[in-house]
Amino acid sequence: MCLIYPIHSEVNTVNTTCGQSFCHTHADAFDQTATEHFLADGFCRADDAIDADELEQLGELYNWCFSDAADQKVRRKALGGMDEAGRQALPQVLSPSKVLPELMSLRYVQRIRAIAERVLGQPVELRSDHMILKPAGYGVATPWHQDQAYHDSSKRYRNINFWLPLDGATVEGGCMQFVPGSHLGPILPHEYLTPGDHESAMVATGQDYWSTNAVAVPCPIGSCSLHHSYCMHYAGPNATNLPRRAYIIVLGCAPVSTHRPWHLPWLQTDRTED
Ligand SMILES: O=C(O)CCC(=O)C(=O)O
Repeated sequence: MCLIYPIHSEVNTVNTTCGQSFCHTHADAFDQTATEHFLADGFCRADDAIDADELEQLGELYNWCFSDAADQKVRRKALGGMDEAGRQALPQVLSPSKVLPELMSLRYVQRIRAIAERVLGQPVELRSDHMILKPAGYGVATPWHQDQAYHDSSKRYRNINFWLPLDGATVEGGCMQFVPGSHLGPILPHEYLTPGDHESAMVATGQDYWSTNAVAVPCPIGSCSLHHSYCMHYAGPNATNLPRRAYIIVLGCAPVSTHRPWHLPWLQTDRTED
């Protein structure tokens, strides 16, 4: 995985302190080699995906979404429940582009769309978008999960999540972590973080097991990580004194019906496209 690269490719690896490596490449140079690594690992990083002027514009829209002014205008979800001090430790805004359509006009969206179409080999559509804030100092971990665990079990999804941390993200600040190759296996058992609360995050069984096999993908400012919707992923707590602001856009092809739906008992009747 991710070890040998043809000399002509612009795909690079980052060797992490734990001896793991991951692939990254410039967003505008996402070539066949990068695609192959993404398909083998289930994740990678695209660098220089958003320009400074757009980051500033996005930052203003993002802050507005979490402000009192947007209270009655945007859809929110308490992904991490409340902490002991009564604070939302993982607030989320769902589908911000429905209220702020200008988000979809960013050049950033054109760039990631080109990557998604290259990887999936066909035109893609916006499947969903959301914003997850990990407040400075008390933002909790997003538990290990597969996005597919949230979805309709009778369909097979071909989605790619583009995860953009507006201020960059370090391991201490809650960057994304992935388990290489986990997208090639089945949907693992999940449950809700707060039992019975379908607003709370999905939690896969074996959290320690996934952490042991994790590769963290820190992002410099302007980079985004991307992952396959079956890839097991996690983001650590935010132990820094800066909020971790992430904007996630999910692009993909229409899901296809499966002859043998998975039985996902945790879903019952509630389901989202998150
Ligand atoms: O931002 C996070 O903490 C988690 C994001 C995530 O799970 C996703 O993009 O699928």
